[in-house]
Formats: sequence, C-alpha cells, structure tokens
Amino acid sequence: MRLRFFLSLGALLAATATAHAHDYQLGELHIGQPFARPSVPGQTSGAAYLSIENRGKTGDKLIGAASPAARAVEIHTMSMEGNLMKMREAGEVAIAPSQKIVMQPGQGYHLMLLGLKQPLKAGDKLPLTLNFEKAGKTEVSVLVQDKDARAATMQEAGANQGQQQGMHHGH
Ligand SMILES: [Cu+2]
Repeated sequence: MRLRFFLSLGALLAATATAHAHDYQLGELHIGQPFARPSVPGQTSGAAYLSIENRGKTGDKLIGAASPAARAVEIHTMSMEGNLMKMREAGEVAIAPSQKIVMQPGQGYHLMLLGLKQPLKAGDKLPLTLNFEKAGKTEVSVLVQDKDARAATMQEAGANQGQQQGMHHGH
C-alpha cells in the first residue's frame, strides 16, 4: 500500500514536471514557464507569470507585452503596505546581469491581462509577446493552470485574494 503510494506520487511528479517544462531563450535571456490562473466568472482581467533570467553581461529591461487574448497587457507589481496588498503599474522590469526575476501570484511582478476576450480556463494556452529594450520581441505560450504544488507557496497562501481582485476591478 505504502509502496504503491510512493510509486504513483513519483509518476505524478514526473508527468507534472514534463507538462510544465516550456522555456524560451532570447539572446542572453532565459524565459521560464509562463503561466496564468483560471479566471473567476465575471472577471475581465487576469494575470500571467513567468521567470526571466539574464545570463549575459549587460542589463536589459522588459518594457512591454501584448496578447491577442487581452485588450492590453500591463506590467504590474504588488507589495505589502501594512496589512494591504497594493498593486501598481510598474511600466518595466529591469533585469541586471546574472539576475533572475521570478513572477509569482501574491507578490512582486505580474503581467496584467486587461480586457480578456474570453475567460481563462485550465489547459488553455495564450500567445504572449514580450518586448525587451535590447533583446527585442519574442512570443511565448502562457499555460492556464490551476493552483498546483509548485505554485502553492507560503506567499500565495498569505496573500489576500479578495483584496487583490478588488484592486483589479479598478482597471
Ligand atoms: Cu495587476
């Protein structure tokens, strides 16, 4: 019984790792695992997350993004101010040499998808064009996925979902 549990857990983890392994290289920039969460009914905005690692010797900046799935994509940042999670438009993300930016729900940067053309459902893939100041543009595929073990971090558990969504209505 116990052995079978470990075996099936191992198989599940292997399958999960394979399914999520979609990374992109643009010059010296390594872009990892773009994903978004399913939208809740009535919600016309969503957020996409990915990681950007600068493996080069010069800094670069993410200065914009666009997707046919949304009216506009903005670069936002979230931070705790007292007990409140505040979101604001950052406009750009600077990535210094050797720096890795990891976007994740609940804190730091995210790519705000404004005016979704249709709800985001688990399993969907959205094309997203990233525009970097030096490296130029590249298109990545954003996978819509439910919360999983990888993303269910302490930060996300600690974030107040209601307040975040309340902020998004402001758009
Ligand atoms: Cu936002």
